[in-house]
Amino acid sequence: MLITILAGGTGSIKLVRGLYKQFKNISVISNVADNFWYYGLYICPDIDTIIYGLSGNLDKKKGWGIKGDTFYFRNYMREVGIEFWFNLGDKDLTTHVLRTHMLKSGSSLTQTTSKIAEIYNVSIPIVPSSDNHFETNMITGSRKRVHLQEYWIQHKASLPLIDIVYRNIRTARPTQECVKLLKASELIVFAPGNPVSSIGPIIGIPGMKKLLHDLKKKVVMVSPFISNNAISGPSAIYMKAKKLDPSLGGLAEYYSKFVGTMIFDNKDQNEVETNVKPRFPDIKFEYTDILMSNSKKEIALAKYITCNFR
Ligand code: FO1
Repeated sequence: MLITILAGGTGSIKLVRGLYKQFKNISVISNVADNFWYYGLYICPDIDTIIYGLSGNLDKKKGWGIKGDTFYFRNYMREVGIEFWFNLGDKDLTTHVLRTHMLKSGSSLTQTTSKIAEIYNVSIPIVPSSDNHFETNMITGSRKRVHLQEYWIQHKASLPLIDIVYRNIRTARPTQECVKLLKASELIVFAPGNPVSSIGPIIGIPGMKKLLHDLKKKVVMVSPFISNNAISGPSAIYMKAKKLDPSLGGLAEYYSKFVGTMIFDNKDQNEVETNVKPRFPDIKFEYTDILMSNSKKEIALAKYITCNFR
């Protein structure tokens, strides 16, 4: 009776947390394409957001990092004149130092992730979608390629965005754990993460599309959009950059080959029934309140999913 959630970071953690509180036999497959090297440290923001989120350590206001963390290291780097645009907190740094040390000593990303989850007493499997490094890159106006984190945080999304690519994904492979979990799961849930930067890089790993297509009947997607607007974050901007229609219909189109059921907000029932459903006769469309604005609502959505689709 296993449920596996495909998740990114800030947009996904609320549903992952709701499912974790409600149903212990779950596993999480994390996006890895926002990982990057920063001053010699390997940073995996989505993996860390899930671990901090499930252990009650996440800074919920920011949606990333550890609550109550201090920033002495970052501040001192800046004070001595070193540019430091990625805000690594002092407690958070221990995760990156340990992970980098383990990777350099020969451990895989899967092994380092298990170790960090163990430190934070997260007992369910948190599995990187791949042990290989590949990354979401933004193609900017001058055809320059910049990492997602540089684009979003260093440049504050100010550069013109032409396209988004997953650099080196063609040679990446899904982890064995990830394939095993997907096959063994009774239900696979696409969290309402950014379709391009969170879920896209998981389903884009060679082999994943075919696998998810074969398992389609047990795959459920929770919409990251309400009333044709992204619930949070830059989903619509990134979809436009990928020449995808940033709407409920565009979302259905994007996921239609790998998803058996799509869950949209109650508010969108008319729009979906009239304009989207007729285009996708093989897909089941369901409606509930998907806005997880507090922990009760995270649990309510998790209950709705586990009660209706298992
Ligand atoms: N997001 C920001 O907007 N600004 C930051 O300075 C920042 C630092 C940071 C440090 C550790 C971490 O795990 C995540 C961090 N994030 C920060 C979030 C992260 O960049 C993105 O939200 C995810 O990569 C997208 O899922």
